[in-house]
Order: sequence, then C-alpha cells, then structure tokens
Amino acid sequence: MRKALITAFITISLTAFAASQQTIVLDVPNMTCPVCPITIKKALKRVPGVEDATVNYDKKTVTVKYDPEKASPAALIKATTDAGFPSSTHNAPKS
Ligand SMILES: [Cu+2]
Repeated sequence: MRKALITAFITISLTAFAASQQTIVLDVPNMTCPVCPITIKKALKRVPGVEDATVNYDKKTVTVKYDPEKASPAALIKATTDAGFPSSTHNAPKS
C-alpha cells in the first residue's frame, strides 16, 4: 500500500516536470562544418536549465529543451553567440 502511494507520487512529479519544459528552435546560420554542432551543443548544455539540445546541421537550426524558470531564449542565444555562433529565434519576425 505504501509502495503504491510512493509510485503514484513519483509519477505525478515527473508529469509536473515535463509540463514545465519548453522547446525553442534557434537559427544558427554560420554552422559551416560538422564540428560546429558539437561546439554549439556543448555551449547550450552549459546553460543552467537546459535539458537537451539537438542540432540539425542541414537546416542550420538547433532545437533546445529547457526549463523556462531557469533559462530564457535570451540566455540560449547568448550562449551560442559567446561560443562564436550568433543565433536567433527561428521564424522570428525581422525587426
Ligand atoms: Cu565548424
């Protein structure tokens, strides 16, 4: 009985965690060789709150999963820019 309650509690916690996750796609136009995605991924994963970063070399985009309470799009863009890869929000209107 007690074990069942604990299991239920863990399930609820994981669901709440997943709900607080946000996904953003960034354009990284100056990825020019197959090593670039590794650098970009490393830079993004160093940002607190980033859960995962997936680079699409052909499309020159990176999809980032992050916790919006710890990281922000601005922090993600800064991380890639500091690593030498200026990025912007995918499909963002040009200002
Ligand atoms: Cu490169």
